[in-house]
Amino acid sequence: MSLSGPVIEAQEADRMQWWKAAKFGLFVHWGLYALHGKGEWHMSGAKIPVKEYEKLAERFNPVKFDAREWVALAKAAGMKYIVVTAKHHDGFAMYHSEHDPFNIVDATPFRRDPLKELAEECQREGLRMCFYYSHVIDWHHPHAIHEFYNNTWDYPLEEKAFYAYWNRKAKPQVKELLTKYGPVGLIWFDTAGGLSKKDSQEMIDWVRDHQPTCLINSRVSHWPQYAGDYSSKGDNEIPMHGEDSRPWETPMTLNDSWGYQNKDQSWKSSEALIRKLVHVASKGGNLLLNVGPTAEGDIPDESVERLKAVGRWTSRFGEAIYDTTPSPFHYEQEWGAITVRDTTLYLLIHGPYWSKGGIDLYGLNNAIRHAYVLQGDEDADEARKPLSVQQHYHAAVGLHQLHITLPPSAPDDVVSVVALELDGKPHVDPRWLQLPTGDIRLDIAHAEVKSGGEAGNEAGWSFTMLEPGEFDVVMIAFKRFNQEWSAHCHQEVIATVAGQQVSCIPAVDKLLEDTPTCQHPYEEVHSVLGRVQIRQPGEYDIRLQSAWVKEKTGFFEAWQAAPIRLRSLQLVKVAP
Ligand code: FHN
Repeated sequence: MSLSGPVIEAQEADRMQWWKAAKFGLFVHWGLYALHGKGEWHMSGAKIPVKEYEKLAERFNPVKFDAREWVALAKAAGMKYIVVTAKHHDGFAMYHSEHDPFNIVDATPFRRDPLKELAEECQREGLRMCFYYSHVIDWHHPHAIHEFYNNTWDYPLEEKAFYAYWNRKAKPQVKELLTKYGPVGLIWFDTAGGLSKKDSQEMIDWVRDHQPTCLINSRVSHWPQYAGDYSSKGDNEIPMHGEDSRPWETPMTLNDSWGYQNKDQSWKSSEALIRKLVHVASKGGNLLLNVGPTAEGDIPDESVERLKAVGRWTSRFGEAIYDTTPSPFHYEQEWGAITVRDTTLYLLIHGPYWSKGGIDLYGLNNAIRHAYVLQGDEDADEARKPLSVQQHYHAAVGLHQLHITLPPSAPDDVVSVVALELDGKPHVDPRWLQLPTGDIRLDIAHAEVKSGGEAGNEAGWSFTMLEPGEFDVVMIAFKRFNQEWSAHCHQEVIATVAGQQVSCIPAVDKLLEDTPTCQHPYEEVHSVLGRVQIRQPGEYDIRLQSAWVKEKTGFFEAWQAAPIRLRSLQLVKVAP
């Protein structure tokens, strides 16, 4: 019997359900490379010969590894799935593989199968066990071929025969993972550069044949039509709202490394991590947060502390994260983020904004039945006590405005939550509205893009101005940290609004290294293009012409994202 379109769609929706509700998972990069403490790319970076690298296995004895501790930590953080490196680019299997003796049971004094122990513990504790598998890069196997990253120091490229690797190692090992470890939540493939459409499809079919409900991430392939069940964003990349039409996930490091790096002490704070989780959920994504255990098998203290701190927050306010859908607003609110469950809107308010006594939200067309603060403690006296809300209709521009008065103290210093129970599903004004701060934020993901002339393509939006005045026109871009701005940015950018034109070669007027959506390896660059006056309330068009405005092409290997990516154009109100 052949399955028709709607039947296939229903099956896809079904297998995605747990993952969409989960929102938060643990990524684990663990392997022989932990012995060097220089990250999982060290073999390639130092061109370590296979014979020498193999010797690491004789010393790998992670006696402190305890599956119960790892799973308990993930659970305490509020994570619902664990993705562990079954085989990374070094080709070493962290489980008992019959297809290659270069594995943790046969090649190390440890002789245990940690993935089996983790899978069993996950089953007991109700988490989904998932495996990372580097299906194209394999520096240990003489015949693995990637587009760029091959072991050519041991094996000349011209002597490689890809299918000897693909058929005798990659596919058989993936089958082992799918047949010997119980139900597998997903296989997280990585770095598919050079894999053909046919081989991409073959790997997808292979997974489906062995476990039809197992999810597959987009990095299984470079070809959009063979890109699995959901989109893996670039490493540490949080997209713009609505940028991806597919379900997506951001893989994120706790410091700047995946595998254990003893010198990397560039830890994100617990507060920053909570805000990132909130912003990812608000845009409809999942956050996959990484730890890099040591060669002894324990998770570094700095990681444990952070995951526990995030867990203290999720255990109180998880109602606003798990099983929610994205904010119905296509722009970010300056005070925080929004998630939705059915007819409830959750406003996740960053600590400093609480102290202002109240917050405003424009463009929510529903009536509010009940507004209350989530105390994060069911016994609290104030639980679900109604908040005072004022709703006002601005007739001149046809806009609903909402003001919520907040109690003096916030339940949480980092992010507190106000729940708004609405009279129905959220119904939001679709226009780009001036925010209560007076600013206007226009995301490039939602612009109408036209191919342009010499200055580049043109991005256009229409927005609604409520309170006119003087505005700085600011361009926001994400730049990779190791890129010189001036090397990429030597062309004029032109913005046109309300009959005025501003133009310049954008400079780095402000550089932010850590915001709720921007972190290493990206930096957020603000460039002031000029100043404009808008004298009347009403509807306006704005256009941005720049070589960086790209036609929407869709797919590229996200971890190698462009050195500079345009994010938004903002009108920032100048204080009178
Ligand atoms: O090369 C890998 C890297 O080591 C790490 O596993 C990350 C995780 O997303 N993926 C690749 C680079 O994007």
